[in-house]
Amino acid sequence: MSGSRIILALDIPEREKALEIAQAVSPYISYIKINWPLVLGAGADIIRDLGKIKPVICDLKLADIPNTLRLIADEISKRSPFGVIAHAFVGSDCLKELVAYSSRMKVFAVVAMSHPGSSDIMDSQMDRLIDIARLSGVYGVVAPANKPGLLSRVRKMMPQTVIISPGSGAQGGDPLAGIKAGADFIIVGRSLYDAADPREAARQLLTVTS
Ligand code: OMP
Repeated sequence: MSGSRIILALDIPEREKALEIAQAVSPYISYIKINWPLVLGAGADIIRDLGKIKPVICDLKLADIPNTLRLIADEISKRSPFGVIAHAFVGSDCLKELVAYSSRMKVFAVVAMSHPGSSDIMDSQMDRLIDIARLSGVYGVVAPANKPGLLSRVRKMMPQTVIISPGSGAQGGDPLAGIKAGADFIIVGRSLYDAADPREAARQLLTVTS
């Protein structure tokens, strides 16, 4: 259904189950985000297979030197995903290289995270990470829906940038509060794919977040 603000985080390692859930919830979501569990469990070609259902964002949380990022981007691009997620903390030379080299993929940079340990370093450095993301010309950023104070600051500092936000549902955040704080899309994993009826859970989440 167009207009959905939901990104399904498909963090399950089994290929067939992943495809089945993606298909079931597809009317209610806009993107599928995949992470290492599924890439390692099913192989990188799952990116292409899921892409036939919904555009795929590869959440590999890339954090490396420019040359390695180029090599990784090459391998991912072959499977035609919509986007890729990288860490902003590696610095603008790395992110700029990834953005320049990934012309067919949108780059999202992580500027704050949803888990408590993000406050050890990342949360206090968020403004600098936002500067790095901005300077690098990324398409979007990742910021936590369960920390609405941080999220609204990201929105204020980046009024035009797409913000995708994990941390609601299983991590305790409220999806609607995340949207009100500035998220364009909320990233939701366990409360959809672990639900007794993922399709119905996605339908209800769409109703709440529309
Ligand atoms: P659930 O907690 O099951 O809804 O899944 C959240 C998804 O978002 C997982 O794929 C996480 O890896 C991812 N994520 C976070 O939970 N917190 C972050 O700060 C960043 C991400 C991410 O980059 O997507």
